[in-house]
Amino acid sequence: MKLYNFWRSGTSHRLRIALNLKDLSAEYLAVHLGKEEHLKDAFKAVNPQMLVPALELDNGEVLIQSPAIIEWLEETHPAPALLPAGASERARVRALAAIVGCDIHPINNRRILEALRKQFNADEVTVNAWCATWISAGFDAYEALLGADPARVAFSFGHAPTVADVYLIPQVESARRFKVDLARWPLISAIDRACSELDAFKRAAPAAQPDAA
Ligand SMILES: N[C@@H](CCC(=O)N[C@@H](CS)C(=O)NCC(=O)O)C(=O)O
Repeated sequence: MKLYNFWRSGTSHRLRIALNLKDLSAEYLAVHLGKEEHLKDAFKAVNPQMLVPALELDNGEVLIQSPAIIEWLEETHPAPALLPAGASERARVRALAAIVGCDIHPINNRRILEALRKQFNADEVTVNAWCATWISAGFDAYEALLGADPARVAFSFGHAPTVADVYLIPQVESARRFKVDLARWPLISAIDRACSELDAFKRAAPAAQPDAA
């Protein structure tokens, strides 16, 4: 498999964590977002949406959209499971993931921030404030849900990492980048510490990637 990704991209980071947790390897193909390589024809031919990540399978098929790719990984490589067994529990884990994947990340994405800078003359203080607003709204809800789960142990759900942690940790990394003080969310911070001890998360970290600047 070939993984088109970028070291600092949160959605790429998600996919690297999921691949590592499933003990799968993929050739690392860097697409430099800062140099806008994702907007060039070569990458447009891989993903017409011009967003990373994309996963090219050994048969040449290309999968796009990190939620779809993570679901594909779960279906084709079920062990270790990244979703719990019961339908309600799966819905809870998917809801946590969706807080990040649907309601935080998309409005803090590079192209949104570029529009704020170029069309609305936002400076970096304003951009950071924008990101902090939506990260905080999502993390407040995530933290409240964690606090309401008496069965939770070290991770977002249960005893082992799930899809929720796969989404959460890259968003925590992004919060740090936008100078958001994580002290406001002690449960999220504890999960971040627990995940940072695991090899799958260490190897997926942005700073550990070959294209890290
Ligand atoms: N929903 C897509 C979003 C992918 C996405 O937004 N990727 C970002 C990097 S985290 C990207 O390629 N951004 C390029 C840009 O905004 O110009 C997914 O989850 O795969």
